[in-house]
Amino acid sequence: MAQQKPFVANYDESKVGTITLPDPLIIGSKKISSQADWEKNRATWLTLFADQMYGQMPKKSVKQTNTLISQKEILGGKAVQSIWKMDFAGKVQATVVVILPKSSKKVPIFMGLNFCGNQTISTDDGIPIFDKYVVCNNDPKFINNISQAASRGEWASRWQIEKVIDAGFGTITAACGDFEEDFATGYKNGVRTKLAIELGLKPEDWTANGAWAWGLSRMLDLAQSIQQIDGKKVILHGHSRLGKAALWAGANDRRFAAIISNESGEGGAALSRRIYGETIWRITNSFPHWFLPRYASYADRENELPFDQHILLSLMAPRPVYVASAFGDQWSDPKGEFLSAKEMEKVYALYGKKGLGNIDMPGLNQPVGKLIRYHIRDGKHDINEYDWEQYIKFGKEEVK
Ligand code: GTR
Repeated sequence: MAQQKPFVANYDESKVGTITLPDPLIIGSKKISSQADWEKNRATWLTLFADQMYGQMPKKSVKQTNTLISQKEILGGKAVQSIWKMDFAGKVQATVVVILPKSSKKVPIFMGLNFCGNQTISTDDGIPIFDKYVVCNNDPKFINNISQAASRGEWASRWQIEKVIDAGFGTITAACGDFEEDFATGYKNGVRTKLAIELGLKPEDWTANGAWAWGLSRMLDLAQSIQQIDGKKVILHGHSRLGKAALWAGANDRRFAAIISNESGEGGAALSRRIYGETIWRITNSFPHWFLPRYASYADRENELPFDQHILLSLMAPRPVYVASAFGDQWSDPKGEFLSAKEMEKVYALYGKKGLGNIDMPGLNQPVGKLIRYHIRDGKHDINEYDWEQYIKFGKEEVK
């Protein structure tokens, strides 16, 4: 039950104090000293995150049928847009938009969920308008949390489709609400309830983050079945709450070639032990469905968490990871995101790979790192053209 107490976010660095982070290389009483050791034991961390925070992921699979609904050329013939329907056991359907550059070769792609329906990524009228609950509520585009025709292209700037296509990548997306609508009881209409028998989990065994991460993996199944996509080069990205889900998906499903966290903040890339901006108390009270109730119990005793988010990031090893913040998004604790990314290098070193190194937080719009990258840009909480320019560069350089 939501507690009632006023919440005032801390934005004073001097009040954060010194935090001591768990060592990713100490698992139980074991000290990890080799790649083989890490590979053998990383599941212990994953299990801790599942038990304490994000909930279980299904071990069983469900019958998935992918049907191509429509296909057309877009962007003056530079790309082909396909609408796919994924059906799960005849009980849940999700609509997926796949946009690929015209190419005789297999292409790498960016994959991410969207908040408010596929129609928000572009003004193209071939994209069906999402008809379930969306968090957007900006009349007349979204009336009572339902997308209207006027919402076409509303978030196009967050997808930068033409730029992505011109760089030789494809893009694939679905609305998170096709897997679970984003409100406290949204699970009743989503995969956690409708596929409970098939997936062998009760709704309370997992969370909205789990449902979205599961959806991303099913989209990856679809992507890997499409001949023109290079299924080994699927770059997962997510903004904000969907960045949290992307990280959870990337940790669980190692088929994702690289992972981008765009301002995922608390419960995503940011360190929970840092009391700065959003906290465990705030997030679990505002969004009880995103995490297990057990995670809420760590509010005000963050130091007792057996992990912190740098370990979630470390579970991506040895794959490329990009963590991005925005200066205008202090709520997400940019410094906490940076420090978390910096702490990944111990695990990457086991693979002979470099991390961010011994650096301070960079200035605005100055990406640092290579395989592990970080930037903080100016501007507000968003994913914009600048972010995409960096992600495209990162994809070209690191996903080979
Ligand atoms: C906020 C939430 C953040 C972040 C954000 C978003 O309200 O506190 O953790 O997820 O929403 O998704 O835009």
